[in-house]
Amino acid sequence: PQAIYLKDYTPPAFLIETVDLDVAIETGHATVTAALACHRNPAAADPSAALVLTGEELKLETIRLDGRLLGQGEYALCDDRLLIHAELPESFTLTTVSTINPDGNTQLSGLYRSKDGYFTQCEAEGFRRITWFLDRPDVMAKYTVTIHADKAQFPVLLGNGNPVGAGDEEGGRHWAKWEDPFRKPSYLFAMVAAKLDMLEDWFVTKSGRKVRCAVYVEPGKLDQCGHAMAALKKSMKWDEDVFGLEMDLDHYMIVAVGDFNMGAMENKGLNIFNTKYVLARPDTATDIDFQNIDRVVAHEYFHNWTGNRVTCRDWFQLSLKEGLTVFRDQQFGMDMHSAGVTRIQEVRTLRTAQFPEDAGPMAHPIRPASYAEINNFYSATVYEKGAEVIRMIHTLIGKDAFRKGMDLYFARHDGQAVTCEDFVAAMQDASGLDLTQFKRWYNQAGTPKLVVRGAYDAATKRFTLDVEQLYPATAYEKRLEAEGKPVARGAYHLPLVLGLLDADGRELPLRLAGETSAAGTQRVLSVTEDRQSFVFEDIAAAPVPSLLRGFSAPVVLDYPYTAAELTHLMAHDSDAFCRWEAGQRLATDILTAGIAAYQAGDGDSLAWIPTTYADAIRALLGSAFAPGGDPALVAEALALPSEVVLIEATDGTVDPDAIHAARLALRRHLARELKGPLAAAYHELKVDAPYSPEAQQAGARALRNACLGYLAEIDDAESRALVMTQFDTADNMTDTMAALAAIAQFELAERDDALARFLDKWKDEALVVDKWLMVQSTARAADTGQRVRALLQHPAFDIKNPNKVYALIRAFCAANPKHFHAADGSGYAFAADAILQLDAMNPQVASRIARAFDRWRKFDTHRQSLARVQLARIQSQNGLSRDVAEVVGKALD
Ligand code: DPP
Ligand code: ZN
Repeated sequence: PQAIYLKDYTPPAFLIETVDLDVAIETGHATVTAALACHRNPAAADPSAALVLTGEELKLETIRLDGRLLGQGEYALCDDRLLIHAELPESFTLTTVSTINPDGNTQLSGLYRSKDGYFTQCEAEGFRRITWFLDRPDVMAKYTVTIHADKAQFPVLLGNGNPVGAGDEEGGRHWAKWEDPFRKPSYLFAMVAAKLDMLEDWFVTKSGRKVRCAVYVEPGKLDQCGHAMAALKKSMKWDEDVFGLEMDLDHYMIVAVGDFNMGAMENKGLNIFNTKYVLARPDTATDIDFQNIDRVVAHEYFHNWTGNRVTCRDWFQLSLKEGLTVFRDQQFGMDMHSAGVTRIQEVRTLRTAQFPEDAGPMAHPIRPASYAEINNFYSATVYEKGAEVIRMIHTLIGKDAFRKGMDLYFARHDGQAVTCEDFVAAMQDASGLDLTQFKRWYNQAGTPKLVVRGAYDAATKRFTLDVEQLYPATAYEKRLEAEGKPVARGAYHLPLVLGLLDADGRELPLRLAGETSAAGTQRVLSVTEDRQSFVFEDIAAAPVPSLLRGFSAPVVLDYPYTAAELTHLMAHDSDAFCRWEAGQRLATDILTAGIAAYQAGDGDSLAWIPTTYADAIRALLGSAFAPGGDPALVAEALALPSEVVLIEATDGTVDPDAIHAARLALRRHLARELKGPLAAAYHELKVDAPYSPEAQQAGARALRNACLGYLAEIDDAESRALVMTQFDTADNMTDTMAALAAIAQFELAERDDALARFLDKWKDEALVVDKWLMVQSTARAADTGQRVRALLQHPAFDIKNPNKVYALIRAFCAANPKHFHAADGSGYAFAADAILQLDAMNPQVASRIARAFDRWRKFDTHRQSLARVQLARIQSQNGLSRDVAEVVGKALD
């Protein structure tokens, strides 16, 4: 597919002042009349450029210029473009009438049917599937929309902004008109015509504006909306308190829909959400689901300022709004839940999804210089690494300067469509810190490696840290180089936050060479050079450095810690992330030895597990019950690095079977060695209070279920009984799923019975059925591959529903490496079949599955040849979407 380049950006030739839409939903089609008040853009490069509108799967009925019907020869249709040949005055109104087919819209982009209604998704380029338009974010207009539909079938008609009129029409139909007072890009347009129930509440802003908050859901689900509503009101308050940002509309609506490609969408005043991020009840949703709802509701709400009031000039700038808004929802999460746990979970996400992306064929910087299909760039890099980049600015300039920078950004750019440079400039001007070098984070791909070495000199009482950055070119730079568009590379500017611990675990006062006195026990070092040294004075004895606190930069840290040093950090570091990280590092070192042992045929001897390891984990478990202990953090620490993280951490060829075997052996070893303390903790942590998803209870459940997971590994009558008892008696979905996940690992009659009972109970709750699918697609049981293939035919599965595809197919491909990378190639063939079938219906979803092949070159030559066959098979398909063609093309490059 053809790539487009950031450097080719030019301002639009025309601007649109107002958009008047009329959408009549009929049986089998919809008629869209769009009146666009246009004028020439004085900033256009070519003052005589033609007007070219874009449209996709639209049937053009008529076109008028200031009311005059245009005839043949006055316009031309060419692929997805509508060219106006007629002579154009400086300003004019262009009115098109088009017919669209929402019922046949399986891509779920534009206006589409889902069960009881019609919904829209316009980001990034869905508006052109509704009407002819200048469908680009730097064209900002004021919108009105009038919706007409059958009243009995679609009683609720919603648009952005404020309701300004409604009434009945002939034939049992009705209409409603909505007007959005704010200028916005087309990707923020939304409308809904559906049968929905509504939960209503009010929020009074700090300046006294009364905002009506409404959550709309499928009939019968009102008892699952309370948490989302509470999250919305908390978000509104938080953004006022932390950033001084107030809600600007009288209506804020969230509509939940079961068929949705992404998580949620921040359309102005009319968010549309995947049901997964709205619906929750203690018996249907887990603690993690509740937490995710908080985060996604907050994320979309925060977009109202970072995204909607100030938007992106072009799609290359996507991280301008996404990185910043993810950072904001992360900060919200840290304030609402445990800060340490939240940060650890984010780092895990980054390592699971973003590091592999940055090391694979789809590598790109947070602001790519080129892409073929923008939907492929709603990526972990743009979102998660984008948030890390914002976090680094926050760390480098400090919280207060960051707030000033945000204020300046809004003062300068409210109502505009801007670039990442504009954001960084506001931060630089507010803080006085030169961020020129820092901007390399926007242009360079890849995860830098930070090689740090420490040297202690007893004679001078100095501790020296030598820091080196490595940032070899990625697939991204190599491709641009080959295309004759090379990008410059250089050292990054990054914050290295650290402390030094003495032998008793105390934090040492820190004085850098050249300073007159020590300042605190934690410092933010500014790393800017390829090689740099930092010297600490007055250090009485060799310290243990606590590096990259809070994961202060998205890098791979290379420091030669000994096992004893890691155990010391696990026990004493004041930074929750570093304590967790030390444990992960220790486990990774042990597992690396284990993987080698399994490859050498000696894994089962367990000689690679140090005798002291179980004691360290015993101490860790005990720390949850000590004064000040945090069970949620201990639960995170008990989780061994996942197989996906271990694959990424492997230098050289990956052996997924050895990784799986070593990790499982280590889990079983810990379970046997710590059976007593695990069982005691399990009983101690039982929550007796009525269910609440708040952090303290959730933390106790998380640790208790981590203990259950270990105990289940013992796989004797006693542990099976424990798991079955929890499954049968749990009064909340968190505990039910923990038990079911343990049961699903084993090929036992109990497993099939438990799965059948679960489905029978929950078959009418789509989101719970998704859990049922996913617990099977991610199981390690030997028959998983066959079962997943059989589930494709199960009535509970529906390939047209993205959530079902993600639960069964994507989870299998992305989160079950042992089976996806099966040596017989069955996992690859399964994925390719699914991708081809999906691509004909929904390219965005197909493309997400295709990303499972990203890391195929990391495996042995036998697996590589199997993967290559499937990639080639996909690539040779006629009519392949641009989405999948880009992913597969880059994988094969
Ligand atoms: N802009 C959306 C979001 O990130 C993407 N669907 O919230
Ligand atoms: Zn977003």
